[in-house]
Amino acid sequence: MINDKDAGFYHENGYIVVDDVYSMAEVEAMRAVVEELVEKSRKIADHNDIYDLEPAHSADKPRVRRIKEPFKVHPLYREMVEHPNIISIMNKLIGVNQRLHGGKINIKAASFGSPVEWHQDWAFYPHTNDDVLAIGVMLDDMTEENGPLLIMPGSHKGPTYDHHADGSFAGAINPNDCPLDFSKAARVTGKAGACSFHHVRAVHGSEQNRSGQDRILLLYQVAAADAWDLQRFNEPWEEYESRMIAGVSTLEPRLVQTPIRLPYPTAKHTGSIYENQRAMKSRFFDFDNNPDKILEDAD
Ligand SMILES: O=C(O)CCC(=O)C(=O)O
Repeated sequence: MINDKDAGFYHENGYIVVDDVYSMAEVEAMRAVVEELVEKSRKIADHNDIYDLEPAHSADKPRVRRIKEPFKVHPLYREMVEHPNIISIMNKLIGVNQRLHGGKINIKAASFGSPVEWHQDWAFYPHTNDDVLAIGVMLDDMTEENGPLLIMPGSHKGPTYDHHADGSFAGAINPNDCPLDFSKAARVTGKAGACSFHHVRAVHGSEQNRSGQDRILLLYQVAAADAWDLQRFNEPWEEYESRMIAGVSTLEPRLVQTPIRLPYPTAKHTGSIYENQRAMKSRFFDFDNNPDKILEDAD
């Protein structure tokens, strides 16, 4: 689905967008499962292993911010990461041996979906080499208005920034203590069915969704099989192997020198990036956490 020039763009800029990776029928099937899961969230009042909730979630108005590890929650999401189009793109970007690291669905609902502060995924899960990336499957059109993913081009070749606040990991970069000019960010947009691929060291974030359109983004994190997770060396072997999605596994990690900062001491607020980032005193993106007020203002 991509050629050498596209792969060159990815290696130069740290991201790429590919249209029509999934058919509309596949997108609709994936979206239908999200709807079922949101419906089931009426029964829960607090974050758990599957759900991360928006601050104003209730049984009457279910507001889910994230579904965690969706490939463990529904078999369709595991099937879809092994889609031949995905594997063929990944072959060009990180090689033919691929292991799923993790995933999530960030729902970012119309009118209030939460922002995500600037960060590098590498600060959360460094590996022995950085042939690791995140795939963003657009389950809705991702537009200029509905809180698209913002990526700093070329930042994957730079340092790993401090993601700590008050001495603990906080999952975000202090925008007042970072030399990057965030006005230069690329706005990643595309039609439902398109996918973005961003390098694990690329600095990225996104605004609150104040538009009238949902922005559901299914994210898969995938590593070259010889990139070993520095924090998961003691994971049960069967579990580690069960996440191979293409090619063959190896017992010989490839070691490449990269700038690493470990995410310790662990975050004060745990469970998701949204929770981790609550510890940040300086935030870049405005955040109104009263959805009813935003919805009223929009009326
Ligand atoms: O959903 C988004 O816009 C940002 C996703 C992201 O970077 C994350 O969840 O780590």
